[in-house]
Amino acid sequence: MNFDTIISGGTLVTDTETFAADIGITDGRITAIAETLDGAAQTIDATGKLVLPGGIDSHVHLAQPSGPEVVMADDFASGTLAAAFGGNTTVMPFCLQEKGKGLREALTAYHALADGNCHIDVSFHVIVSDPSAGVLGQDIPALVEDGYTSIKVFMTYDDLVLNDRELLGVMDAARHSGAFVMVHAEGYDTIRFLTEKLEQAGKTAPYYHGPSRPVAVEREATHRAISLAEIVDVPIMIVHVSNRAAIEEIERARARGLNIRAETCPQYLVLTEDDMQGDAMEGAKFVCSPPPRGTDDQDACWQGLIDGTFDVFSSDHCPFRYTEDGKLTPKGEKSFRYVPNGIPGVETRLPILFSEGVTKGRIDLNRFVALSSTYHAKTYGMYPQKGALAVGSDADIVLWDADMTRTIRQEDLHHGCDYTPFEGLEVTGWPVLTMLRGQVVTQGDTLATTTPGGAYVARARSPDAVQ
Ligand code: DUC
Ligand code: ZN
Ligand code: ZN
Repeated sequence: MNFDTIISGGTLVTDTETFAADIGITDGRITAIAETLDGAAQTIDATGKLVLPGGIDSHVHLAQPSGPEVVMADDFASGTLAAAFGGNTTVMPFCLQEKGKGLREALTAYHALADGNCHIDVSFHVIVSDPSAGVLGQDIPALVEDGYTSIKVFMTYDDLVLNDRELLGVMDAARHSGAFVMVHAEGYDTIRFLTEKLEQAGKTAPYYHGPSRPVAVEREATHRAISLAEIVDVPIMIVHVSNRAAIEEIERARARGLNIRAETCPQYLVLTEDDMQGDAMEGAKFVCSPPPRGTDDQDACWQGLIDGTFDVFSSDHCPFRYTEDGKLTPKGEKSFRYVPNGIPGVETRLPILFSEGVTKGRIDLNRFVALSSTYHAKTYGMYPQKGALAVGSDADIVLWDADMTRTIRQEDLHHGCDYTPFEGLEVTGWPVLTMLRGQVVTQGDTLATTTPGGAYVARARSPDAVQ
């Protein structure tokens, strides 16, 4: 036998090319790509299917502590299972530093939750909530050496917000160690001010989550984050960008020669502020930050995906059930400010981008692969191990049926959440087989493995980071 497995007869799509070929796989890696291959223990017929690098979702939250009495709906097992059914082979969850503790402790705790429980590969970003001298001077440089090469910082939330001095400190530590900084750009003080005003006016329903953090809140913070990065001279990633004004800030910065990367998410393409209207607490199902905007902002996000303003398209999967330990937390009935922020989406990210993007003619297949897989691997230091169909790469492969039409329904999904904000959305294009390092994980609606086979991926520095 020449190979363990051959995938035959499909159309291969990478971020730059589309061509008919067979793929040969040995010991979990791609060992041949040729017009025709034979001699394998197993052949998977991909006739009529697209053969893609497995999706990489570089922005998900799993088992993340989310405040008293609130439980995240997905642990590593359910979240990675859903991700696999959604055509992903790697996810990048966030590991949250507890204030007063070091980054190592946080990573040890997250590894204990993740290791052995993941259906696909994972790699962590670290959220720095307490940038002490030890974190900046010792933890960050040491962790980068150990393959934890990205950090997220927040400009809002009581428990997470860093002031400008602290943001500068983290960016400076990143500059000196080669870590790559991701920024949640919404302004804390303006949100608090607006929240108090809304509450005083009795506007406490989930719908007012949107008006408490309008576009100007995100635009201002985006501009400030970029300015701080410019002062330190360090590249950054602005995550979950939702609107035209923030995009314009990023474009202006790039025009000045700054290396500012950007991410957007499905909720900014197919949801709007009107979805938060709902009766009573129904709107809570759509509460995420930044909030969904209007149709002009959707258009701007599409333009950014088309023209390259956005490097990556992630789900920002952050699931809370529509129950008392989630979206319906009793305090949330009193004010939107207590409704946990975040929505599920790891399983639906790729079908939404494919259907709304490729099927509707906004982006081509290669851009789809770039935005959903390859650029995530490149940006976060995993390429070409991940995100590629190339000899030597991990055999992380998805077979995609470009013609399959499905309606997104909660009852068909595999996440731990009890609803999907994308309920009823019809999509054309669906993953029909997900393979992780040569092993079929999901086939159609069936889990093909008996034990979770995901592993932790240590990463190189991002090519964007200062080396
Ligand atoms: N930021 C995220 O990245 N995810 C969910 C909530 C948030 O504010
Ligand atoms: Zn965020
Ligand atoms: Zn997030």
